[in-house]
Amino acid sequence: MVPPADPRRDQLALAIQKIVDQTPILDIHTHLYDPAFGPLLLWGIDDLLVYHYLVAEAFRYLDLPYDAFWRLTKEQQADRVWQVLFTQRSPLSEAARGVITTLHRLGLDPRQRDLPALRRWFADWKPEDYVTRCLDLARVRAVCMTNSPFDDLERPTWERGFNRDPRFLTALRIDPLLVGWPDASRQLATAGYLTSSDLTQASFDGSQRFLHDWSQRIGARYVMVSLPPSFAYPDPSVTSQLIEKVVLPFCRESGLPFALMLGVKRAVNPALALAGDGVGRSDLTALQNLCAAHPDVRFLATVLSRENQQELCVIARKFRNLHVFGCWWFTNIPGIIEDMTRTRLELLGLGFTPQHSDARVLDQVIYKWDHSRRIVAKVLTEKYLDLADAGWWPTHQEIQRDVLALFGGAFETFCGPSR
Ligand code: HDL
Ligand code: ZN
Repeated sequence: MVPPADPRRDQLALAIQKIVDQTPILDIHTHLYDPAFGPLLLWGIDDLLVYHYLVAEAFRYLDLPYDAFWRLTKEQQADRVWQVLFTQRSPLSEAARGVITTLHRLGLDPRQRDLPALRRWFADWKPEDYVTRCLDLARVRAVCMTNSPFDDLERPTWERGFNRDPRFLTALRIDPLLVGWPDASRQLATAGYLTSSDLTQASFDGSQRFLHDWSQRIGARYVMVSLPPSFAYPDPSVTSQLIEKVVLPFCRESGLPFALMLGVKRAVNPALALAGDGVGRSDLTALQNLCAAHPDVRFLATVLSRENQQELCVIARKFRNLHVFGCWWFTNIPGIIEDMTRTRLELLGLGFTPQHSDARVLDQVIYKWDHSRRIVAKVLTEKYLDLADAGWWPTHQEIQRDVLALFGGAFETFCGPSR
């Protein structure tokens, strides 16, 4: 049925677009770093171009052995990515278009095709000023970092202590503990938390103390892990035992949510390094069992396979201790973002967080949020117009309330007050 011609529909669409464009965002999962971490905070044209998404795409055209590429300097790598993805062909992929959006929003003309000139422009910025420039352009009020006590480059800055930039929140990332127990348990033993790698109650208690000490040190908003499609719970696996005996008791005691990112196949092509991970369809029964067995623990979840998305929403409908978030990684492309956001709105209403940037390079927040705001606005307009056609015209205040919830408010309400 064609909706009636009504000028109020166009006015409503414009109001939604403006509200979505202008509402500040809490970006709940990134790989960015507080400027205090120095070189760990990646930014500028060369880091943008050697982003592992673009490296994977560039390798499809480069007549270069993997190790020959990795031996190049960052600038030389960026030159080759620019050549094969931007100069020799149109940058139509999401990650390539993202570079163009970012440069354009920064006021630069990418069609100059002049990398040296672009490098000179970036070289004039001080990191702390550029942080403000990028977050303001993206209208991002704060980001959650991905903080790992197992990262030898990151840990010393936490141990030394530093003045925090309040725009950089923290998340305790524990993949090594849950999927690399042999090495992680040796690190915990060296740090005095364990006396052996045996899966004994003493080891579980020591690991819980480790989580407690580090979540306190960094002021973590949540605990996070990424797990393969094969993850099962309950299960005799070491991962599942550690979740049962260490992570869940810690989350219960601390009140911190447990964030699960499911469906990543690590290193399907190891020669691609960070770019070498793949995707697999998960058995979400594991997540369903976790939510059902532990109603007093809050779970955040995002899944990597497109095929899992509707099922994830249904599980969230069954368990109010589950908050769905983001279009993660290989789902972070316009066609899938639109489909996922529509399904989530139609199954969950406003009780989810449609997007996180997963930015690894500071400047990426500009394009990742520009691109996603546009899609969220499109789907929201469709749904509010459906509502209006049913006789319920939302006020601008109601739309602003709803968008604030989608852009971080619902997450903050779900997580409860920061501890
Ligand atoms: O495990 C994760 O947090 C993923 O987001 C990986 O870091 C991945 O490399 C990535 O950056 N995806 O966007
Ligand atoms: Zn990530």
